Amino acid sequence: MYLKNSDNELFQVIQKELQRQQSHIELIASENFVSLGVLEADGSVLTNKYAEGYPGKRYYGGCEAVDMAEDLARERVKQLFNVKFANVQPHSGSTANMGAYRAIINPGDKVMGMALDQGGHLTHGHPLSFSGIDYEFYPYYVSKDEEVIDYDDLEKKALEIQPRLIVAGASAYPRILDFKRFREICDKVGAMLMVDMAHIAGLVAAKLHPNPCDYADIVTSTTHKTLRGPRGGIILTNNEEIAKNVDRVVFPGIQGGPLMHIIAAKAAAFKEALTDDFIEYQKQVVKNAKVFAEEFMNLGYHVVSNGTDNHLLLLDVLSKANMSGKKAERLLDDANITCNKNTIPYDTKKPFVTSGIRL
Ligand code: DSN
Repeated sequence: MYLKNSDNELFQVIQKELQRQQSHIELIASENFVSLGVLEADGSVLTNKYAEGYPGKRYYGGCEAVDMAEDLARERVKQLFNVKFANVQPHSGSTANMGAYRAIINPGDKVMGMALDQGGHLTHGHPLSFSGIDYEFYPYYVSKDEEVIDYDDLEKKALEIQPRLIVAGASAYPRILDFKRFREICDKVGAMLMVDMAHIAGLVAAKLHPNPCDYADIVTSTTHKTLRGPRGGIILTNNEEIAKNVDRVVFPGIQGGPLMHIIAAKAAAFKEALTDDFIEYQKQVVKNAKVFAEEFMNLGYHVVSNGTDNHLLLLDVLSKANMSGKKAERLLDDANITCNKNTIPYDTKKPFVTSGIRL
């Protein structure tokens, strides 16, 4: 309650957001509510510390405690995803993806990523993103009938394009990602495999989704979605050479001083994710999403791919309710339900209007 007296104007803004979070039902699939432990680490005095470098090799003195925090984060995340190497410094998922690309490919290389209007992410090749500027991206798609990734078509395209890298992972894809199939396609065309598991990391941690670390050359994630940690990114790999590149590319390549309070909060979240409670929570998330999808289908809505295997569903509001995603988002907001409009596969409307919402 310090701000209340020292800067009431800002205090009121934070109260307003707290009130919104407490009075609205949050259905944005990429958001979560952290524990008080994560919040405490996130708002701790570690924010005062500069610590360029890595534990034991810093450019500043006084890093004994923050070294311990980063070691805890690294050890815990390695245990969580059963992987050999981890970099916990990326400030965000986008930075993690930039680090991953720079660690394994060169500017101008050909990369395949899921089409952005079908569930892919900005950093998987959007022309205005560094990814689309630095690399030559080619999209792959979901099938028109089943609305799941068309792996045969992906293989065919990969054989033609001969990409250096295939990126698996999405921000609006409700089905299990077949990492084994991705790996087989990569091996067939001599490409590397990168998985951006940002959306599903919590499910992977709870073993409710296959673990990409068993298949991919490199794995990135955010820590704030299903994983329920602070806003931030991570990069994981089982390959020692790639791990060395990642460490060099993240610092000094892309970032300066790591956010040590966020790294401590990541450590707190990883510890929580290692508990049985977290597994139960993730099971419940998947169960809820399934029931949610089924109930919408009972009401006659088209749910993309006819359901969900994970934490999210995509609802086509245009075909049943003759309403754009933009309007549905606004109407739900009026009813204290927060979600986001989202394109659905082969959407006829623009990304700012859309035919669907993501829940
Ligand atoms: N903005 C995130 C999402 O909503 O899925 C992806 O980074």
